[in-house]
Amino acid sequence: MSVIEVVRGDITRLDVDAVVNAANEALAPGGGVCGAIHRAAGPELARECAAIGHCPTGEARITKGYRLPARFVIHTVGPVWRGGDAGEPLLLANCYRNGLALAAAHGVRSIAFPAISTGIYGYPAGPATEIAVAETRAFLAGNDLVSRVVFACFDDATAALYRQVLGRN
Ligand code: AR6
Repeated sequence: MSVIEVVRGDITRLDVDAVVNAANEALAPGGGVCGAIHRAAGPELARECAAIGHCPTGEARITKGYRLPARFVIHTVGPVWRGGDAGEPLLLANCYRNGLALAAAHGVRSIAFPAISTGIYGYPAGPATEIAVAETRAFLAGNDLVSRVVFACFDDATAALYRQVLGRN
């Protein structure tokens, strides 16, 4: 039996096996949650990312967590919102699906996701949250290795939205 939790706060502080990074295709330290994860993990993280080099949108890559409490960082690249007709929903769903599959393959039992694509990449929060919750539930229904998924919400509005979507379905 696995649990889904909503936590309001900074994902870099969470005591989980893996945190997910809302990365860019170059796996470069950027702004937003990506910048926060790189700052907290230290410069070794950017070095390992540079050695990987590239991650296509919707895919995921794993690195160590370095100075984070989390043992791993799973980097996934969300779609840039272009109005919704450019395959964004499928690409965002792939981020959750591929991130969870990579986690399970590395023995991760607890994992925290930020609200991928909903900041700098401009994906509307409501539809993005529906996808995050639906994909996570679908994955957990077919997997008993990952036992705890945390949705790390940076502000109250995001946390309220996740609670609403989780409670309704
Ligand atoms: N903990 C949890 N959530 C956070 C944190 C944090 N410390 N900081 C921000 N958020 P964004 P994107 C929330 O912009 O839209 C980067 O430069 C934020 O409020 O970080 O996927 C990358 O390198 C929002 O709800 O990611 C890419 O170039 C959510 O995290 C690009 O931005 C995602 O916002 C990716 O853009």
